[in-house]
Amino acid sequence: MQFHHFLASLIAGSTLLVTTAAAQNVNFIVAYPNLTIKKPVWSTALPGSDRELIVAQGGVIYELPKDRKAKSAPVWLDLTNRVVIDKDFEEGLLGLAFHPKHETNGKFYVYYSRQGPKRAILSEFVAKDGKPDTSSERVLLQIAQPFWNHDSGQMVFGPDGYLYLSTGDGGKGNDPLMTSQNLFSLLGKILRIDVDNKSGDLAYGIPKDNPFTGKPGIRPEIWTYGMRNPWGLHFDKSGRLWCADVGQALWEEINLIKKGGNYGWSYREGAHDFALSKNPPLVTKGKDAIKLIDPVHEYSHADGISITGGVVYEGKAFPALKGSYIYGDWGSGFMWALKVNDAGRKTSNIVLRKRNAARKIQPTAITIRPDGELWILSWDGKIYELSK
Ligand SMILES: [Ca+2]
Ligand SMILES: [Ca+2]
Repeated sequence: MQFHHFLASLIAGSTLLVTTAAAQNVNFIVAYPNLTIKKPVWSTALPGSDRELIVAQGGVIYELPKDRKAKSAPVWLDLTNRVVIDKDFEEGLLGLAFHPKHETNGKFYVYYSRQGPKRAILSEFVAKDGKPDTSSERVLLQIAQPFWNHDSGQMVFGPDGYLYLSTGDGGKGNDPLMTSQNLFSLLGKILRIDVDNKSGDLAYGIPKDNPFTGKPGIRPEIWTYGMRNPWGLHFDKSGRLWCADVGQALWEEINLIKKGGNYGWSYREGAHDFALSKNPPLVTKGKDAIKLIDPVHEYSHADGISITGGVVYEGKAFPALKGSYIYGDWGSGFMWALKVNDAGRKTSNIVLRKRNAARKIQPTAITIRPDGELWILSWDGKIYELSK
């Protein structure tokens, strides 16, 4: 047993070395030297076309030019008359996802902030021949927002055809309303809904196999809970759901999501008890302790302040990175490649880019291009890519 353990760590160690050596040749370069898009937060391909869209937090979705020398990007959808930002930092247009059958039904989904009362809105729109119809809005869900931060709003369709939407704990600091562990609140969760059906009075359906469907006193939309401010939700090609969760003052974390799981906030920050937790320790200690799932990886605030989750790289240009989860930190500009095994345990985590020095990257999103390579969107409005 010991011997096998020793062998396993030797193998893991050598993998780490090989990968590190290979990955040191990765550089991050500006892909569009003349183009600046204010606060880009997401990019995605327009299904059924070779076109790509970039979401700007202020409320505009741009089409990414083909010309790498372009000085501006055409507007694809302008939602600035709907998106209302109180404090210009974490609110805004935060999510965009295309219906899995977009090519036939034209549907897509956005998540954005409004005020009076402060809330987050999940809406459906329809595009015809790749052109969005601004009058087609159907509001699916409105979530009251107690504070101006931690709105999350990451959206992806799963291989099951359902929409997964992450919400933050609502904001301020220390989870003051204790929303994340409250199963009657939609804050601090990953939700899973069926946009093609309607359950009761809801504008969407509740999948029958959601973990809390039919349980009194629990919102049936909930897929997981105990999230703080997820930033980066991604299904890899094996169907695993990754969720990076931004920490408060000490730890940033990456989770592999399991149905019905409790990811800890605000009992835990990363894989540590949260010192300012207002919750009684008896909930998390002793024989009736509730089961909290720790992240597969965390890093401390020595290396950053706000994680930007990414994607599992399956491109061709960087074979050493294949199968690695590429992510970064918004504050420090560090970029890493994380590998986990089939059991979901970390096998390596290598630095792709060190802390910001001369050129400052503040990653807001790491996205997959139609050719399988990556974009790294930066808060300063620049779009980066990997280079050898
Ligand atoms: Ca909020
Ligand atoms: Ca956690």
